[in-house]
Amino acid sequence: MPYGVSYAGAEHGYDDADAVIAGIPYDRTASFKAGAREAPSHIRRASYNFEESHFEHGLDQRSPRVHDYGDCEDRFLPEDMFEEVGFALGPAARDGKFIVAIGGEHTINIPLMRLFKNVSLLTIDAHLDSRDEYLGTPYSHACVTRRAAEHLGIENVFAMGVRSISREELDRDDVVSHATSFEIMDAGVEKAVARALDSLGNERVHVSLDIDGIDPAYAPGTGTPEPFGLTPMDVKKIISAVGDRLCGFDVTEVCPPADPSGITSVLAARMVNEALAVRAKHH
Ligand SMILES: [Mn+2]
Repeated sequence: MPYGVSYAGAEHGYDDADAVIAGIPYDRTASFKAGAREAPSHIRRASYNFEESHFEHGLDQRSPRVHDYGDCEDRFLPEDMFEEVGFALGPAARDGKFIVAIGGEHTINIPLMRLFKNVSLLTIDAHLDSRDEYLGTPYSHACVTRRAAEHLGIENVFAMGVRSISREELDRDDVVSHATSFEIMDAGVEKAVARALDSLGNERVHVSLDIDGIDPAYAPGTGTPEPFGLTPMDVKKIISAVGDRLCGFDVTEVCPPADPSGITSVLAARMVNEALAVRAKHH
């Protein structure tokens, strides 16, 4: 496919692919700054920025055989977006392929998790996102870990890099397990991710990267930036630590209108490459 249309190196048909990428250009519940619907095309373009060899993994960009589905249709209602995600990635989930979703806002993780019964969810996010509902909808990006906890069991959900939690999320018996960015800075990311992986019940782990989990100095182009975040290297170490348990990855909340230099899309593409490389390394 021509430059910029499909993800770099994603030149396989569905049948012989190990991994399937889909863009989900959805930002209808954005609470602060919309624009994440533009992210899939920006992140695909940014994917051409990188060397094809990932020397530190001893791998080539083409080592995992990747199919790019393209983008889901941009729908207005969350329920319609859920259906689109089912069309795009349901077959890949059933066929046991590695799934990569490029948002869109974090809400896209809700239908992704519904494609599975027995996975764990590890989010990297400035926000705990564990409200029962927000601004009148249970399908807000502020409710992602709560919906996952209902579907997967709360013992299968863990959030890392959190530094923004509402009182209502902490004043309850079923607080979603998390490691704050402050804990990660003090104790080191290796310790924190080991605690996360110990606590997650299901063996297979889907990593959901809300780009605002990373400090806004590195990832300024996002809808709800929050200081005191993780470094890109912290996130690289987290993905690497998940290792052979990694079964899927999504990156969300990149907001191109808030990212004039394009650096946030570049970072998001690099993290997709990292997830693909870790997957390829273990399969
Ligand atoms: Mn967030």
